[in-house]
Amino acid sequence: MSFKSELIEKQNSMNAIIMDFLPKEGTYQKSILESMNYSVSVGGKRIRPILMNETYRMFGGKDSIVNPFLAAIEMIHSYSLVHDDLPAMDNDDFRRGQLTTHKKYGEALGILAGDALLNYAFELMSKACLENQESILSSVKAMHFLSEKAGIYGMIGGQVVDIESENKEISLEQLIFIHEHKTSALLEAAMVVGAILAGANTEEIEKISKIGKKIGLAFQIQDDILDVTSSTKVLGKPVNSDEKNNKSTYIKFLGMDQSKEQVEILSKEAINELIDLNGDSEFLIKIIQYLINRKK
Ligand code: GRG
Repeated sequence: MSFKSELIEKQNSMNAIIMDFLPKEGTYQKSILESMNYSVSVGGKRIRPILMNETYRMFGGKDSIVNPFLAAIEMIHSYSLVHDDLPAMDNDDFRRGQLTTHKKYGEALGILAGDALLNYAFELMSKACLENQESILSSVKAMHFLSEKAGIYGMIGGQVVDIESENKEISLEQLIFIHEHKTSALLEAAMVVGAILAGANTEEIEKISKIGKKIGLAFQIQDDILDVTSSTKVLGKPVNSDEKNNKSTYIKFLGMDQSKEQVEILSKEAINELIDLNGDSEFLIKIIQYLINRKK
């Protein structure tokens, strides 16, 4: 099977799991369910759940205890995008070629849909902990790791520094802090949660964490590269739009060639370290290659 078909198959299977876990019961609060569903279901590469599931399988995970965590990480990712698009942050009207949640449902529901997705992710994970008494310790450890990487010591921390450094001179060190927290943290968490749930040992978890960080950083540098090289217009709005120009990027610091070189170095290191772990990392390696060669 070609990589593309394999990827689509895996994306479809992640979509089915995510849809299955989205809340469906409601009475007067139906609009929040609808806006949550909209935020999650309009497109998205599903990279984080795929990375989690592949890492889980690589360490011998076989059953479905990972499923609520797969849905939860995509809900956390979706909430971050919904909030990032709000007028108080990036003020974007479109994402993935569709109206952003606040443009479709209004600002109040945009805020609430993001809140609800974040909260629901933790409802799902804590329910999974309660329901799987045999694996309760690893499930709680996984939930703890993910909450740390989504919070002030992870994605939210990175987003705050990013916002506060707009239109300011920052150092390369600060830029790396932003990237490692805003983007890498959740990608790293995806892999580490997969490893923890599958019962990987401390040394293996440590190695996966390092690999996840590298993949995350390479992913963000590639995102910066695409912002510059992409001239695509999404519904009339250039992708490398003006508001992106007041942000520091790797390209501004290192230039295009060196940035591309960094992506190559980081991903090669991540691939070699994965091979050293001696599990079935074939698809994970293909995913890394896809991420660094992606065009959007
Ligand atoms: C609001 C707490 C909070 C955080 C926002 C994710 C984020 C942090 C901001 C979005 C802006 C951005 C470009 C972040 C870098 C990470 C990134 C490239 C996100 C997009 O991830 P993909 O490519 O998105 O996996 P899809 O659409 O495929 O799901």
